[in-house]
Amino acid sequence: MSQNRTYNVAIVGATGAVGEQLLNMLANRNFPINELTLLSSKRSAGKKITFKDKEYTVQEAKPESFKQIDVAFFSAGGSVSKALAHEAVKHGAVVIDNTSAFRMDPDIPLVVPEVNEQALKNHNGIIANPNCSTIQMVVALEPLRKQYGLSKVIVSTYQAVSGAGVEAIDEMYEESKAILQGEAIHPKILPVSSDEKHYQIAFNAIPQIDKFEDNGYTFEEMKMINETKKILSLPELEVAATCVRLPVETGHSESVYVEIKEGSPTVNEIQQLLEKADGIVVQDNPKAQLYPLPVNAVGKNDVFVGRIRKDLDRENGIHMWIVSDNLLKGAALNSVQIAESLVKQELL
Ligand code: NAP
Ligand code: 3JM
Repeated sequence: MSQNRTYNVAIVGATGAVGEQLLNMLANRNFPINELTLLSSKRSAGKKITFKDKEYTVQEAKPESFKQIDVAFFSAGGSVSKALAHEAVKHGAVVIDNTSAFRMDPDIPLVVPEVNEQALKNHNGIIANPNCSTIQMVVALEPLRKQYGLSKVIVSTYQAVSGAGVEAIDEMYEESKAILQGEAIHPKILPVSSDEKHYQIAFNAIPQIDKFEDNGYTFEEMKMINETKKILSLPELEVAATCVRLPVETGHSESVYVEIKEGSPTVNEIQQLLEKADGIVVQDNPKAQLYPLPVNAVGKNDVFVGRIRKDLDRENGIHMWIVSDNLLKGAALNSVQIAESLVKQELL
């Protein structure tokens, strides 16, 4: 960190799955905090949370919660961000928003520091953190874009339940227990915790994350498609996505097919290129059965890449398997890296 200044930090959604990891990341990475304000809905107001051996009382998030706040991390859903982020900016805070509320706004930078840190320079008070599935994919795509150019990406995801919040994690365990004991189950959170139909996640795979759009894609799939083009500054990139929820607690996996524009690198050259990129660990040795697994990615900061293969029909086609902790690089870590970059660039 370039300065000795400390910052008043607020977390909106501090009691959630992402909020918990934001606190871990701020502590582990020693972000220079002066005062810490923990915010939630009315439901959790009064709850006690310990951060670095000090106990904090969670407060209900309100427009006036942001007086004297320098940086506010939002992870309480899009509607809360829409209601409160501008209020926070009015009070002088810089907002790092983990929801989809502002990501595609052309005036709001959408940032993965390893890829487009320079976009932070143009911020107007709000910075958007991309969707978890987008982040791990663009970290792996960026070295290929730089070296060879990209023309097409087709991704299928295998996403963990923790991406849908603490209630979804509980639902997976409760259903699993009930099924093993021969009892009835009553799904009420997944695939979408609204008044739509709900399906069993235990021992299942659900090809729906977030609501359907009129074009037949889900909103999660459209997030991956649109956010990838914005972050990589490649509006013409062809992207297709299929997003699937699996009964994995944490760690999103992705099967990604990429077509590069120029060159015909060997698998070995691709491995070397990815190995030297920031934030990537290559785990790729079929003979030793070495490949990324979500259980091994939990609690780690890196994006793991393996199963790198050349397409059998297209010279410019590459297949790979990308895994990362969806709550860390996919959410909390990326947000804290954005804050660190703002400090480093004296933009906070
Ligand atoms: P979660 O475990 O369900 O937690 C939701 C959090 O939001 C809780 O702290 C909850 O407080 C708070 N909250 C709910 N309604 C609120 C309100 N009206 N005012 C203030 N706080 C409110 O969900 P999560 O997994 O942490 O995700 C939270 C949000 O982060 C998601 O909705 C999503 O927008 C975003 N997210 C982003 C990524 C990413 O890819 N970057 C990944 C996951 C999530 P209570 O304890 O009071 O209910
Ligand atoms: C991940 O607004 C909401 O109800 C939250 C939905 C949600 C999102 C989102 O759209 O912000 C749940 C989980 C995300 C995300 O990161 O895109």
